[in-house]
Parts: sequence; structure tokens; C-alpha cells
Amino acid sequence: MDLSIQNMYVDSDFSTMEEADEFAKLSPDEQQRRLKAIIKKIDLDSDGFLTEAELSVWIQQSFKHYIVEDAKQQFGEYDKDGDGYISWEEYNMQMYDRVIDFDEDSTLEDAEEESFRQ
Ligand SMILES: [Ca+2]
Ligand SMILES: [Ca+2]
Repeated sequence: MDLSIQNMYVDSDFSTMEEADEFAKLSPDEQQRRLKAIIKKIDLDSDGFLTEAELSVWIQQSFKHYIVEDAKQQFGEYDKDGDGYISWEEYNMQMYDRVIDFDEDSTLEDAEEESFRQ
């Protein structure tokens, strides 16, 4: 795992690639200022040093943040009509691009029965 401060900043505080690009466009002074602000957040006891424990807490928080954001984003992709629920149809459309119809299969099983009707 790459533990450089810049990478932690990118992984945890940028939600989009555009924001990462924005950061790259900042002046070196501004980048430094922002990174220092991040280090302040990681440095829980404010002694000016980052311990393994402080880094560990930060990484876990970042990871949690990432998972939550990822889940929110995925939910949005599944919930096509945005009603806050993922229906069977929405799940199917996202996973298989079509709704799996169980009646389709039961029709096959009933083929013999179907033929009697005619
Ligand atoms: Ca510290
Ligand atoms: Ca829905």
C-alpha cells in the first residue's frame, strides 16, 4: 500500500477525477497548504508527527468513506426511478439488462398442457 500523504489525500478527499485534476492545477504553495491541512486532520494529538496508529485511523476512515460513497453511487445506478427502493425489475435491468421472467420458464414446463388447449 502506498502511504504517501498525497495519495491518501487523493483517495480520501477527492470524489471525482475532475477534483484530482483541479488539485494538480493548484500552485505548489496552495497544494502544500492543502496537504498540511490534511496532515492536521490525521495528526490526532497535534504533536506534529504522524504515528502508525494515527495513519491507521485515517486510512480506516478513508476506506469507510470510500465504501459508503461507492454504495451510495451504486444504489443510484440500480434505483432507476429514484424512489429509494431497488425493485426486482431495477435489479435485473442493472445486472442483466433485462428482467428475468419466471413465467417464461413455467411456460416451457407447461408446454404439454398448452398443447392440450388447442
Ligand atoms: Ca501525532
Ligand atoms: Ca426504484
